[in-house]
Amino acid sequence: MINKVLIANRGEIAVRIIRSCRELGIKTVAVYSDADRKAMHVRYASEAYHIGPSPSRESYLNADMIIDVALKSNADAIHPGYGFLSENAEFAQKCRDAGIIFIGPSSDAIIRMGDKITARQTMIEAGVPVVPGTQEKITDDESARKVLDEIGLPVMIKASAGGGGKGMRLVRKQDELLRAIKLAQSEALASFGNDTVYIEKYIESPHHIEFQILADTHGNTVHLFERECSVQRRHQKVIEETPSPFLTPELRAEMGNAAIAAAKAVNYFGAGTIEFLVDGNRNFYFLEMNTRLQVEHPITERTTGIDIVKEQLKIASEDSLSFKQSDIKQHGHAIECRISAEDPFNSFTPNPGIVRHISEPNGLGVRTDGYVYEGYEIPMHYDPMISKVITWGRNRKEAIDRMRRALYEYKITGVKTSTKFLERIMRNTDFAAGQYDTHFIDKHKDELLAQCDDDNSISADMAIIAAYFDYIKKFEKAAMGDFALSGNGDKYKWKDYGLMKALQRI
Ligand code: MV4
Repeated sequence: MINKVLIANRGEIAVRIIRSCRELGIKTVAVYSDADRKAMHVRYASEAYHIGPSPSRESYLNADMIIDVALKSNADAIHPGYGFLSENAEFAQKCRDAGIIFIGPSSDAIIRMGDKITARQTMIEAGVPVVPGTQEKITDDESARKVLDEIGLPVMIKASAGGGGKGMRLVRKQDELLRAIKLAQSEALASFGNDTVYIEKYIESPHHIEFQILADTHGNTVHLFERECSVQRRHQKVIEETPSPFLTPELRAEMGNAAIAAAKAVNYFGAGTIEFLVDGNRNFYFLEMNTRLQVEHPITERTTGIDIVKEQLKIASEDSLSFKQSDIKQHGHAIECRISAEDPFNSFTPNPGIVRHISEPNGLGVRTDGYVYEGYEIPMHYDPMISKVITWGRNRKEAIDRMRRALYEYKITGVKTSTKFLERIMRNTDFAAGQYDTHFIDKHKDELLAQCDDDNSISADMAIIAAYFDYIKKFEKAAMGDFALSGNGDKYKWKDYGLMKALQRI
C-alpha cells in the first residue's frame, strides 16, 4: 500500500503527479531548492521540505538528501518525474535499499536501456528491428572501415552512454570518418564519462514516433499507441500529436507489437516509451527506450482515457493491470504544444523573470498543465518550459483548430514565451496537411521565425496604444447599443493584436 509519495521533481510535472495522488487519497511530499521556495508544487503538496541551494546538482539531483527526506517524512514511495534522477539506476537502487518504493522500472532495466549498444543487442535478440549498424563498440580504424563497407554512407556516430541526440555526429564522406569517431569519443567522454561509440546507418528524413507502454510486475505488458514527435528543435520536442498522421493501421499494430516485445526483453515494469525512427518508406527501427514518465504523456491520456500516473502508482503497489490490450482504443486526436519562457525570435534565449499576468486557455477539449501563477518568478536555474497545452478533437483538424484557439487565448506578460512560434506552426500548410518529418522546423524556419514589424518595433506598440485610446474615446461617444450592434470590434487593431502583448515590451 502506498499512503504517501515524495515527488523528487519540480514544475508542471510535480504538480501533475500530485494531482493524481490527490485523486487516489495519497498524501504527497514536495522537495524544493532555494529558488523554489514559492513554487506551486510546494504549495500544492501535503508537506514540503527544503533540500538545498538552487543549482539542480545541489538539490534535485542530491539523491541522498532526497532519500533522507523520504525516510523522515514517512513516504512509502518516490516518484522521480522526468529529467533529474528519473533515469538514474543508482538512485532507483538506493531508494529500494532504503525500503522505499521507486516509482519506475528495475535498476537493471534502466541500465540495459541506458547503454545504447546493450539496448541494440537486446532488441536484435528480441526480433525488434534496429537501424543497421555496429553490434559492438568501435575500437579501431579497421573495424570502423569494415562497418562502412557493410552499411555504406552516410552514417551516424553515436555515444553508447548518450541518447536524446547528445554526442551524435553525422558522416557523409569517407575521409571524415576517423576524425568524426575521434571527436565523438572525446565528446562522449566529456559528457558521459565514457568514450564508447557505435555506428548506425543515417536515416535521411525520419519520423520520430514513440509508443507508450505500461507493464505490471506480473508479466502483463500493453501499449497505449503512439505519439508523433517529429516537430523538434535541437533534439527538443516542440509539438507532439497522436495518432501519427504518418502511420497506417497495419504499421501501427506492427510497431505496437514490437514495442511490447522491446519492453518484455528487459522484463520491464512501469510506464515506459519505445522510440522508433520511421523512414520515408515506412520502415521502422528501434532507437532507444525512455524508462520514465514523459513530458508528452497527456496526449496519450486524452486519446485512451487512461491516467498514466495513476497506473504508475498501481504498478508500483504491485497491482495487476486492470485492462488488456484489446480494451485500449484511440479516441479522436490530441496535440500538445510545449510553452517555454524563451524568446523564439531571439535564438530561443531563455527569458526567466516575474510573471505579471497569466490567463491560461481552457474550454471544451483543452487541458493546460502548468505551474506558474501571477507574481511568481520563473527561476533561471531550470528548464524554461512553463506549461503544456493539450487539445483534443474528434479529428485532427478539430484538434488543430482548437489548438489555434487555445494559443490565441494564452495570455502572459512579464516574460516572453514561445506561443507565437507555436501558433505559426499551427497555421503552417505542411503541418495542417500532416506532411512533416524531423526536418520540419529547419525547413520552415524563415516562415516560422520571420520578424514581423508588429512583433518588434516600439512605434508599432505606440500606434496600438494610440488606437486603444481612440477606441475608448469612440466607445464613450457611441451609444452602447449601437456599438454592440456594429459588429466590427475586430477591426480595431489593438484588440486583434493583444494590448497586453504590446504593453509587455514597454
Ligand atoms: C538518427 C537519425 C538518423 N539516423 N539516427 C536524434 C535524437 C536521438 N534520439 C536520435 N536522433 C537521430 N538519430 C540515425 N541512424 C536522426 C536523428 C535525428 C532526430 C531524431 C528524432 C527527432 C529529431 C531528430 C532530429 C535530428 C536528427
